[in-house]
Amino acid sequence: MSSAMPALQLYFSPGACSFVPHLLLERLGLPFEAHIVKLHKGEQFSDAFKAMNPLSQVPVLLLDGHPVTQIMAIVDALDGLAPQAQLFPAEGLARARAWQQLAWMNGTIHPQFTRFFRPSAFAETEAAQAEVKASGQRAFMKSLVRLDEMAALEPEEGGAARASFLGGASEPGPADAYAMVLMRWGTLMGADGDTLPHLWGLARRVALSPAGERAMARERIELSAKPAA
Ligand SMILES: N[C@@H](CCC(=O)N[C@@H](CS)C(=O)NCC(=O)O)C(=O)O
Repeated sequence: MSSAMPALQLYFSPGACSFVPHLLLERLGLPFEAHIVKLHKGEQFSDAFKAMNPLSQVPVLLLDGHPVTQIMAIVDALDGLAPQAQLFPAEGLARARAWQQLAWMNGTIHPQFTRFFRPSAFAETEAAQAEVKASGQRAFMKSLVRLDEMAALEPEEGGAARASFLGGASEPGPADAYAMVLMRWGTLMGADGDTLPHLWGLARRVALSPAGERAMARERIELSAKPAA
């Protein structure tokens, strides 16, 4: 590690999208302080948290005390801190496509789940919220089916477009960690290994990877085919 390496702190919430940078920090072996943010207790709305992220969302990565938010930006920062780990292909079409994959997960699939998870952020009345929730669920499940199809491809068929999906014996990359988060959220809607076998297999490999195990242990989460009671 270079002497210029900034002190790193990650603000995360168990099972949230912040698992993506959490796993990557573990994979890269970068020393960092982890801070839990209890979203269900509204800790993201505290003045102290909003000073780091006025949007009241995890993840937040502090680089020498300077907050970086948004998963895409945080992953880029981590890639810059440890280029030798090759979280992304170094250049060209392969790199663009790896970012394309992550952008789709972060910018399209994730907000579909947000409509299911927090419909009150999108509509006023109960009836309108129920509609937002149902349409978010439909869109999210459709995206998971697409992700399952992509996870079924051999690396050489689409690896460059996928920011890993675990070709060979490699450690999970950003898209793999995101896939695991999305699959886990899918279990809340009743998705499992029968409905999404390839995505489920990918999520299992992520969960069983050394970095995945460490991050999941810290978050105290599991990947279960059945939603928690
Ligand atoms: N586009 C943001 C999305 C972040 C986001 O949606 N975070 C969720 C957890 S997965 C959150 O903190 N939600 C706060 C809340 O629901 O109050 C990113 O890439 O960081």
